[in-house]
Amino acid sequence: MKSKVVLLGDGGVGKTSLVRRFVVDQYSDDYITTVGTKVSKRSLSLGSALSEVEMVMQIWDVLGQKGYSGVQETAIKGAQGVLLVYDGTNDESRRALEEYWIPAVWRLTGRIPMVFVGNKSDLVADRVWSEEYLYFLSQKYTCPGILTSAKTGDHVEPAFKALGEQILRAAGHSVKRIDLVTPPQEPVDRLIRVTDKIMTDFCYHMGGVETGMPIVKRQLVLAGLDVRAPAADAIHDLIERLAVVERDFKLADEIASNRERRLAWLEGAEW
Ligand code: G3D
Ligand code: MG
Repeated sequence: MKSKVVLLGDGGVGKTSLVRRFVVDQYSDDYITTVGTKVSKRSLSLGSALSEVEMVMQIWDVLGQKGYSGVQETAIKGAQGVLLVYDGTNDESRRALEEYWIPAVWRLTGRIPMVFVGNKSDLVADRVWSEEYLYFLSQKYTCPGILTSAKTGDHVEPAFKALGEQILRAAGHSVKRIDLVTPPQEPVDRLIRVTDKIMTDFCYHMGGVETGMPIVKRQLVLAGLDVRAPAADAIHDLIERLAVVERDFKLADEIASNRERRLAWLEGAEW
């Protein structure tokens, strides 16, 4: 059985570290901001000894920076399960799950299986309170909640496994799409929205995230663009670089119109 799962949660809560721990059993302290999306794979066996199921999990790690809703939506769409990650030492990141991430998932794919993950348990001072809060969340949303540490590896495997089990149990049941009234989102930096728009636009014209995202990521780095605070001249450089890349794939007319459209967004045109 194959499944697509996605990790969601604010930037810095430990999503990338959890994936690295789960997939290659390593931890590194270097902070590498996830740019766009990264897809990894791992198989795990689920179920009981009597009826064992091998699940190949395709794991989508997406940048958690608010404002990259286009990039996040492509990762969320088609997911069968989601790990909702927060930092156990950061209440703000926990509130963001209920205020931002869960509504986003429900709006895009409906009520798919979820697991709450309170990460950085190695830093949590009051473990009892943290466990109680996770219990509250898991009762409220009827899904498991697990305290993990990507650093020590504690409970990382059980967290992914719990999600796999949920997906297995939900398989065959149709997912109800929910039209939610979502709270108004905080205004985000215009240049972040422009960067998000260019990234998703480029991927769309390349035929999808799988082809487009690795290219955009490389060009973002070459343009010196900081996804947390993109500068206008770096975005400009990115647009020119993408136009150069497109020469290998597209006709001159389309390249020119892509470039002009993206430059107009940068100049302030709405889409
Ligand atoms: P993100 O992908 O959700 O943005 P990252 O988060 O995986 O990039 O992690 C952000 C920071 O938190 C990194 O540290 C990382 O090492 C740290 N971190 C992740 N998981 C844990 C954990 O379980 N315990 C502790 N103590 N730290 C963790 P820096 O310091 O580089 O910002
Ligand atoms: Mg990350």
